[in-house]
Formats: sequence, C-alpha cells, structure tokens
Amino acid sequence: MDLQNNGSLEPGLTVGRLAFGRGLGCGATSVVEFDVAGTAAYDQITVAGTATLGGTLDVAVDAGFTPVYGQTFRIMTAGLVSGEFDQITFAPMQGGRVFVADYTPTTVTLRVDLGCIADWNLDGKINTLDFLAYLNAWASKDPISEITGDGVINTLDFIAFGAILWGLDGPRSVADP
Ligand SMILES: [Ca+2]
Ligand SMILES: [Ca+2]
Repeated sequence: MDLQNNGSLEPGLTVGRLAFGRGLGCGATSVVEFDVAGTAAYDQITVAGTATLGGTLDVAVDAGFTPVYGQTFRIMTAGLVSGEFDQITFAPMQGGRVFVADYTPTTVTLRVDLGCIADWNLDGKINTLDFLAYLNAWASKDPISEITGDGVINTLDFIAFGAILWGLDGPRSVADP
C-alpha cells in the first residue's frame, strides 16, 4: 500500500535519498524536511507511484552553503505528482531570497527566487543600512549580490539594487510562486 505521511518525513539526518516503491501521500498536517547543503548535495525523494502533495515543505539550508538566486534543486521525481505543498518554510535569508517550488506532472523542483530584497539586512526597515549592506556584499563579490539573473556580478546588479531600493521600478516582491 501507499505510504501516507501525516507527521514528519526526513530523507536523511543530513543529506539523503528516499525511494518509495509505490505511492506517497502527504496530508495537510505533514511536514517534509529537506536539507540543502549544495547544488549537488540535497535531499531527494523518488516515488514510483503517485506523490500526493500537501502540508508543509520545510527547507533547512546547511550552515556552510549560501543559496544563490536562480539555483534549482530537483527534490522529487514521481510517476505522477498530484497537488502541491500548502506552504514552504525556511529560515530568513539575507537579501530576501526565498524558496519557491516549480511543479511538473513528474517532478518538484525548488528554486531560489528573490523576495523583498530591498530589506537586504532583514531588520524590517528599508533604509540606507540596506544600501550599505548590499554595497558590502556587492563589493566583495558575494554570490548573493547577483540579482539580475545573468549569473554575473557587475554594475548592472548594483544599478538594479538601487532601482529596487529607491523604488524606481516599485517594490519588488515575488514571494508567491
Ligand atoms: Ca533593512
Ligand atoms: Ca547580474
């Protein structure tokens, strides 16, 4: 019979793979914990049958890894993916980066997107300190300062952040997948 998960499901204590020979059902109260430690080191679930999704997908980022805008993680493959997780939870990330999930009929892929990046230092206010925090990240070529999606950190990113911070193109929020 299919496995029905209504509690907590963790592919591994750190990074692991879980394979289900038949189906997997995630109820409304279920929590699926995913560890992400790198672009090639993250939990993966394989379901031969139907994966019926719901509940919470909780993403835990390894302390030694910084998710960068545009990165993707194929976290689940199934014979058929039915439904979606009700919510995705994760610890706040500097620069307002967020995890969103992309669904296809047979896969679930986590993607790092930009949330409200104007509050770069996550203090709840948008002001000069955010500009200084971004400037520091950008000047040191911190990968999280790449915000234009072209994989290169250059003046365009700096201009883009300024435009977002000072509202030249309006507040940016893409928290909803
Ligand atoms: Ca701030
Ligand atoms: Ca860029």
